[in-house]
Amino acid sequence: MNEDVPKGVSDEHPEERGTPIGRRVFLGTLALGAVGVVAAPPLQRGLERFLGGAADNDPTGLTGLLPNGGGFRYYSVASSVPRKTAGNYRLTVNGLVDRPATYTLDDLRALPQTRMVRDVQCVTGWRVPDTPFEGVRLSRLLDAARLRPTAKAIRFTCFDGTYTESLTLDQARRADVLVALRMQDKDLGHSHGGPVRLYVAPMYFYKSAKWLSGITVTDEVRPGYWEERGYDVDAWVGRSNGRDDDPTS
Ligand SMILES: Nc1nc2c(c(=O)[nH]1)N[C@H]1C(S)=C(S)[C@@H](COP(=O)(O)O)O[C@H]1N2
Ligand SMILES: [Mo]
Repeated sequence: MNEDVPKGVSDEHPEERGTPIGRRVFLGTLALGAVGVVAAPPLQRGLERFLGGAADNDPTGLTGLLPNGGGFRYYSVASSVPRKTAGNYRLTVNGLVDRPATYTLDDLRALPQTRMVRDVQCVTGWRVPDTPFEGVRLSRLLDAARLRPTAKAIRFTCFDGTYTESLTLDQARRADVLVALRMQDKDLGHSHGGPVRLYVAPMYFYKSAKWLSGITVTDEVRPGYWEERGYDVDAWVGRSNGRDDDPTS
């Protein structure tokens, strides 16, 4: 994993300022800079007034500053994200598989659902305790796809056209990794990555790709969007920064 100063950390993830989690403090200082410190609060207030929290047409890339309700922050590295419904949502599973598949939202709803209640933890420091997520175990979709012997990792793509994520095959097969359709006992709304997002319970929330549209089985880990910009690929809560409880205990 790349331990150097990250390439393109920018004001897209501006909350990192001052968060007391080791290397992140340095990243945050780099990321924010004088413009962020001076301009962010008034901009944030202006955006909140203007967007009323919806934020999907924000062309500034500052949407990470916006509250997303219930202690969440709204994150999108894409300035605008199309809305998908049961009518036009599709999830494709392809790559090193013998049975590629395309799922509609109804297809996913018809599969057995798993509900889990854990803390959501963003690497920048905010946490939302006891958040229910519900959906289809990723392992189920992988089993159905019949992975080839060369399969080693998964690459996730999103219909925002920009964000990507990755997991090793062992991580992806864990029982606490879901293709989530519901959060807080409601269908996933657009701002939280609906209708379908990845939910990787034991890892920092950046692993939980919103607006999930593609699951590609690969022969090696291809680092995701934030991972190319310096974040750990293995983002276990507590092991990446030594501060939180061990998720396995
Ligand atoms: N497609 C996409 N997924 C994403 C992100 C993003 O910018 N785009 N940000 C990640 C980060 S850093 C966090 S903390 C969570 C935020 O989820 P929320 O907007 O539901 O609070 O989404 C993660 N998944
Ligand atoms: Mo995050």
